[in-house]
Amino acid sequence: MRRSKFFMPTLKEIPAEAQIPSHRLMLRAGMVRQTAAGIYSWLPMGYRVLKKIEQIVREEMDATGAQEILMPTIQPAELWRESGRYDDYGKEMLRITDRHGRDMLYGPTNEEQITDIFRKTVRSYRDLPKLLYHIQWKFRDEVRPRFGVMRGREFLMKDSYSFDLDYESARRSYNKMFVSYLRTFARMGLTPIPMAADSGAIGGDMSHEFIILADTGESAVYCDKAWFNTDPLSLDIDFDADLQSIVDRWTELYAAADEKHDPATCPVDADQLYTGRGIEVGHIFNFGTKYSKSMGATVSNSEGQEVPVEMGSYGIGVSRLVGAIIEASHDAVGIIWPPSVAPFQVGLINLRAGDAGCDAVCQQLYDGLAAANIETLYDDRDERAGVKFAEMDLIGLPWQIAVGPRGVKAGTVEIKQRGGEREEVPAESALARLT
Ligand code: 5CA
Repeated sequence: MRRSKFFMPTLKEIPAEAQIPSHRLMLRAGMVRQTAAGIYSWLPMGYRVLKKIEQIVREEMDATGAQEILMPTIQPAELWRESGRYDDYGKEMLRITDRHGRDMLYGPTNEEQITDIFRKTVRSYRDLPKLLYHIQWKFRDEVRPRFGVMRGREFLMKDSYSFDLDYESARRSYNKMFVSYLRTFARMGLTPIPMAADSGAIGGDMSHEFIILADTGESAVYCDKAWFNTDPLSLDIDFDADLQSIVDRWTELYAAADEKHDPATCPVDADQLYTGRGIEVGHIFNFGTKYSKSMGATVSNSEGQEVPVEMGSYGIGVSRLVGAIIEASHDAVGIIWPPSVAPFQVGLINLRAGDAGCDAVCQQLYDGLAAANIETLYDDRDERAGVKFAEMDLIGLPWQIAVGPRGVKAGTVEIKQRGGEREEVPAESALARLT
């Protein structure tokens, strides 16, 4: 993509309304624009990252055997009256009336809707277990939307739902999601910490919050420093096997939120205890038969009796992750994208656009990068070098290649990893350095 054609409305000023780095950087880098309080439009730079995150989530869900569906954003109120949550949900639910006077709502989550699909389609224990997911926009009329996409009113969530015949099978489904979450967040360059959680409005008896550490997180977290040495990607995982031993390993280390942490009983020594803040990027729940009982979602078991199905739901804040990753990975001058979610891998900087030599070397590199399938943003504009370098640091692409007249004469270009040192290399070996 040529920068001269790319729609990336950057801001020089630091937006006054933005209180935390990710919000400031997302606005400055032209990733999003606010449409209304807590409601954002995603511009190309932001949307590219959102799609990368979504794709990692999708691949890791598919790896567990979960199947992707797509349910609507607008739901009929009747379903929520059946579960009893229509009144419970209160003002956070955006309620709508259609032209026939029917009560509708913009879904804040989808337990009722999926339970309705299930009860109309699945009859027998032979069809279990089932794991379904979708990636869809949600709306929660938060009292205080803030921190940009981190606490929005409209936000993108991956929510999956499991259906099992009994508790033992439900535990296995829960563990699949647990382990897939470890992998999902690790692939985004994050260190996920699962913490036992209360299940709140969702209800249920088995629940974990997945948090990542960041100074601007909404909740205080106390955890064993050994968490920093965990690497879920080193695990060899068979999703058909019982994953309990991995779940046990990842829940053994101490981690607790403010409400649950008591210095008097904390098992971790003071010098081994990390005290910081965390951002919740995912939340998983097993809630047994809460919805299946109230909504009549039953299957016949092997004895021919109708039994309510055991369920769980599992959420990931896909749009929140864009902000959360920036909170976890930035410096004083801008974003530092982990390569797996970077909007482009390389920023190619032409330090003297219009100079025949620079243009030719840039074009050759640009073509070579395209041929190697390396997404590149080519800054071909007639701008000062300082402006171009500053913008590249702001948008945080993993690699920068700078081509200037002096180097062109000497047959070299400058290459730099975001956050690292510049290095001069022969122009023809630049590509090899990246691949
Ligand atoms: N039904 C369950 C699981 S599918 C559920 O809704 N869980 S949740 O409320 O915990 O939300 C799942 C994830 O969505 C959260 O972990 C968080 O990462 C994200 N999320 C929740 N509220 C917001 C919000 N206002 N803005 C951005 N992301 C949010």
